[in-house]
Amino acid sequence: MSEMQVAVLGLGITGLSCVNFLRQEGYQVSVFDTRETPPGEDKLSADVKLIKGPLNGLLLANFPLIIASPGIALATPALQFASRTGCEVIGDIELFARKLKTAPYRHAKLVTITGSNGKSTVTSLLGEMALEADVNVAVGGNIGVPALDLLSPDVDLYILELSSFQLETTRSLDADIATILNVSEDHLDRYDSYQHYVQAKQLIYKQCKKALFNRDDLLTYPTTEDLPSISFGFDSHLYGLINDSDQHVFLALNGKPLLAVSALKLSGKHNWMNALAAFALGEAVSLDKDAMLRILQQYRGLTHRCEFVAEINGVRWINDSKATNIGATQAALSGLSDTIQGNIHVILGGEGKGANFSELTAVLQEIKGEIVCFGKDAQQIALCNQRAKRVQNLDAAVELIANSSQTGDLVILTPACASLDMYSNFMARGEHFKTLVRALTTDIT
Ligand code: UMA
Ligand code: ADP
Repeated sequence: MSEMQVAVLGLGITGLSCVNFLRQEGYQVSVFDTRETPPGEDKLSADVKLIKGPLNGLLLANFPLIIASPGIALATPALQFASRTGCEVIGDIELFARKLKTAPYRHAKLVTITGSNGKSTVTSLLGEMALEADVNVAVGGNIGVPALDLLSPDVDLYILELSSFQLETTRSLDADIATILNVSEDHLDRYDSYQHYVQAKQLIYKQCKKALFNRDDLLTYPTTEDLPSISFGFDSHLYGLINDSDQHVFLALNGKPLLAVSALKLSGKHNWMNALAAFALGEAVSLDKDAMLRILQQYRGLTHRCEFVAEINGVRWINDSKATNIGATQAALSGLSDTIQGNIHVILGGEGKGANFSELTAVLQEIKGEIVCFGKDAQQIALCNQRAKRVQNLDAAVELIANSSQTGDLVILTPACASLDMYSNFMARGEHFKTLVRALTTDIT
């Protein structure tokens, strides 16, 4: 087989972006997908070979280069076999990294962002800051637009959100600054241990000139030796927080105030950290400080992340459907607790991805309102709190809480689980929740 033959595994949006890129580069591409009807099939050019069904190691071993989509585990036996026979296995981000080192792309700066939670918020916030600062910016990666689709000679700054899956198949990035925002258990259905997940996250620091880490989270500290680093955290050092004499909290740099947290549109203390992280990353790539501060005061956050839905009879309803792991739910519940007068009611549940829910026990103990669980792992979650109630679905959860909440209360859907047991994705779950909540307004009038 010729050197120019490449196998692309997976025909989702990543696979399609790889096919388009590789064909432009002159490679002959064959695509493999385990599904009967892969999502990108109708967009695939007729002259590209598509092999559907279980991956065959012997067939794959014919290809000197294999590009694996992030949804395909490297531990897949056929892929392991091909790798052992000498095939090079990389991902779309590695293709991007190699291309970025060549003309006419190499002038551009690069910021890479990973973490268990807050990646999309920090990535999009930094993207808005760059736009406000009149920089030709391209934002993508795990947040949604495949990295290869961003490549353009006009781009001066790339901001990439990277998942642990993407980092596992990447080694040549040379980011101007890289960050791990925080680390908590996630994707334990894909990793054989938490340690392996943490190791995958650390790969981001092996491919950058400078690290930004979270002072309050040891697992984000760079283990790469001699890497210059800066940090953010809840104390007053470097990028941090300070109080004035009236106990107002400010985002600060080296103990000097940047902005009162009350000026942020984002809610929850975890978003103070996201704001500091975005500001620190922006300074590292020389974005205009005033432009960044303007955006911090305007940015309302992405949908499905602690998103305000409605206030009905004095009860505030919040959609945090993107809380697909325990860390995100803990952050939402502890971050919002100081902001309300009444009780918090919480809706949890879905596909737990192998997580250990006992870690929710402490934060659920503080909840004085209803704790309602639904979905595949409802029973397991309900074991964390004796007041927890199990219901069939989200409709029943909303109805139960609508009947028991009072003025001043807050209701939040923050599932700590993926949605795939009942929905196509977390967006569909969040939209369903919003529809149910808005229907409550109609019921009242
Ligand atoms: N799949 C198969 N057979 C195949 C190939 C894929 O069953 O042969 C399944 C995978 O197991 C997965 C789904 O198809 O369930 C999608 O996998 P994919 O690799 O084709 O995914 P893409 O559509 O290319 O989207 C990927 C990221 N998806 C994953 O990592 C699973 C998207 O992140 C990302 O936005 C996109 O590339 C662009 O970079 C999504 C995600 O859920 C939002 N990411 C995880 C997360 O944030 O927790 C890591
Ligand atoms: P990611 O892209 O890493 O999944 P998002 O910005 O989409 O992160 O937010 C996902 C979930 O994590 C949301 O429920 C959000 O409320 C929560 N979250 C956001 N930032 C943080 C943070 N810094 N620490 C913990 N949880 C967070």
